[in-house]
Amino acid sequence: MASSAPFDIMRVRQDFPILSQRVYDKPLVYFDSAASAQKPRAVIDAIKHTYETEYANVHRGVHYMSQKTTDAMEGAREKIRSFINAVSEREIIFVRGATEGINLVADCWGRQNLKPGDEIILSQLEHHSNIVPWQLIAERTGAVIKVVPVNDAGELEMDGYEALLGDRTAMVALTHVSNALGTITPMAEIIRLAHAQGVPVLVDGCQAIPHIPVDVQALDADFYVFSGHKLYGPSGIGVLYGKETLLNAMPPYQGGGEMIDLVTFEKTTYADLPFKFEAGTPHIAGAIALGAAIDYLTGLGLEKIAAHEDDLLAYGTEQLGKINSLRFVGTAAEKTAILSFVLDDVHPHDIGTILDREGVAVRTGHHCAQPIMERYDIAATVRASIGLYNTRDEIDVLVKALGRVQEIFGS
Ligand code: 7TS
Repeated sequence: MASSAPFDIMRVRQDFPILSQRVYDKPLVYFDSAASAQKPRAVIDAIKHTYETEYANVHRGVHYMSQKTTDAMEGAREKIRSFINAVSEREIIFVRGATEGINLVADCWGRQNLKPGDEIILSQLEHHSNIVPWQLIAERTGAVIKVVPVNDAGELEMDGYEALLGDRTAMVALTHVSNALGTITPMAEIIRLAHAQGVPVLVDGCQAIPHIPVDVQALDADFYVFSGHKLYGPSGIGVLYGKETLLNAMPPYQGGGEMIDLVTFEKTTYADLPFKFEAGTPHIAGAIALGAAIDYLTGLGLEKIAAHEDDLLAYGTEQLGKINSLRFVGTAAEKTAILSFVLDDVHPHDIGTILDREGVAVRTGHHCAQPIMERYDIAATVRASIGLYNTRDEIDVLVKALGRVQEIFGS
């Protein structure tokens, strides 16, 4: 239940033990949540609680402890179902993260459905995780990749998208929010246009799910993937949502325990959803702690989190915008949580190193999204990514530290 309390940022920060650390004798200013978010005490406690009080293997023990652990894990699955408004828990597959979720769909759906000449639509905004799995299956099946272009602001060119959609399109796989630029793509419209041609859509929701409420039924997404660690949960756990009819029709991904119904050397039959896609012992504590992360976020209130982050994005855009030699990369009208930029003549890695010495953690590089760097003819950016625990004061620290960079480089 969302609380009616106001969003008290200084109180919220106390929920994150790591944020009280100092680095190089300066307060840690963490602007790298797009790479991985820090964990609230509730998530850390859930992991500890699991191993201390309710841990055994799941789904296979008749004994008390196994039953208790299974209940906790399946309880987490239900929390995730509710969080993204899926119809059924059978549509929630636990995977290692977004990367594994996309590989699973590319491989299992692709093996069964792709023919030579079929087209898979991606965009210039994609993270490598939503490019390479499709290239691998395209190589195996003779399918072809088509790419939606992006305008100077970092928005998808919707005319270009519509022009690519056609008889040969077999799959659309697009990001909901760009990790390198922060662009929010018009996903409901993207899906509506694809469905008008009978084409399914996979949404890479990694960067969307921590910042904007996601309703897979309202979007009518066919597949939606995200990673737990960007949603303030543990690493090594993530979610693949898929419509039940699509998941049912797909062959399994990996073989092993948990995913079978009956095994003989002549023939094996598979378990029902979601277990058909969950071979082997899962990340039990991770799944339970991801459920705790969702409880924590809904407790704070998703709207309040989004409003706080939008305020920081606006404030950061304004304050960084005052720096003469700074150029933003990605200025989409619809944007969330990411300030990506370059400074004239200073290499992003040098900027990152100087910021680090000021206690400010940012990511520099191509952000595993080389095609969008190529689109802007740059090798790298500095990316300050915003989490629910960041403050306006921290933006000021970032601006001051960038002043230090300018001093050193005389720009
Ligand atoms: N898709 C998007 C949009 C991402 O931002 C990332 C990770 C992934 C997929 C892959 O997620 P994983 O959890 O399976 O690795 N993005 C980043 C980033 O921006 N910096 O570090 C990881």
